[in-house]
Amino acid sequence: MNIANRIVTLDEFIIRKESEFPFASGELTGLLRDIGVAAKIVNREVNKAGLVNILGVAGVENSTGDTVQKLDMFANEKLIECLKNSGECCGIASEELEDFIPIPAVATKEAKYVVLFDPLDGSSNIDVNVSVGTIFAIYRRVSDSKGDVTLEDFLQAGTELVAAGYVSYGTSTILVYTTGSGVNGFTLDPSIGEFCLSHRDIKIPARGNYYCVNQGYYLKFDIEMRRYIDYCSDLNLGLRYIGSMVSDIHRILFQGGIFLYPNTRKYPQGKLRLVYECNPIAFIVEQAGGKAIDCQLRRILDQKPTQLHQKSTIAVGSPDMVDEMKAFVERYAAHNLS
Ligand code: P6P
Repeated sequence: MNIANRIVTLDEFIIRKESEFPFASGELTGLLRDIGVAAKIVNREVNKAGLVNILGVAGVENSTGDTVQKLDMFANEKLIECLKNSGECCGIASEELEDFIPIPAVATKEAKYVVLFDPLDGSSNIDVNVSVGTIFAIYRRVSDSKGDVTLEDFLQAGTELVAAGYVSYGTSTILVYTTGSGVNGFTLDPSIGEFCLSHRDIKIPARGNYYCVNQGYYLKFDIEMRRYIDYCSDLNLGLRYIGSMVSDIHRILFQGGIFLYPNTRKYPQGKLRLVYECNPIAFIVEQAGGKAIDCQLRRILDQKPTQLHQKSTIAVGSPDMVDEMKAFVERYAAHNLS
């Protein structure tokens, strides 16, 4: 068999890459593998959600006022369960949990990592069979390892990320992650129940033919964002918007483009959450050669979070397109200040 074509599973790849990781000690390897297990379990339910009574809303709202879907709750529980068993995670924060939760030590192991996640991003699409995703971010704890985790462990800037990734439950189920040495994608092969390396060293195109924004909010964006969207239209760019960030970002990673979620009257700080949506996505896209800024033109990963569920505006994607958007907004603002 041609060695270049043989199957490389996620587990094998992580272990092989671990030797390249400056803090290689096996814990991160175990953590990533446990997230992979949780993704397989969530995938199984997402794929049969229509067959069992797991569609629809759970009749509650989450910490940020979003209606919680039953599958959100399921995914949240499975991720927590897998991370608890790993023994490598000392704390968890989730879009579905008001506050972070400390994870009791397994045996005498002093776990080093905290994990933040959006268990099922885009879940309002579940009932209409549109792709959804899981987004995760991994930090090394900064508080005293002798005690429980504290809020400061979860409020680290994106530049401190140790690893980040997403799982896209779409026409196929793909796990994409980075530990800061490039981005790789693994497609779940249901026949063997393994995530197999399918997209090695992903590099985002410098530009693409699509822009990605909820055009329905156009009149609610600040004038400079409206003018930039007009400019995208003038360039004959196509509009693609799935309403599931993971799916939109996954397309942009491979085809190029720019994803925008600016501030609106309804979301004056933006809608997407900084610590478990914008930061991990920004880390992945930057590692693939792209850029991620907020609509105040500041690099997403440099922002120091002050609240667990704080929101951020975001413009993320192909480097040339993000640079162009930044220059356009600066020029427009300067013109209007003069
Ligand atoms: P809107 C899904 O609810 C989500 O958090 C992201 O996945 C998605 O990009 C965005 O919100 C969609 O928001 O306001 O356009 O429906």
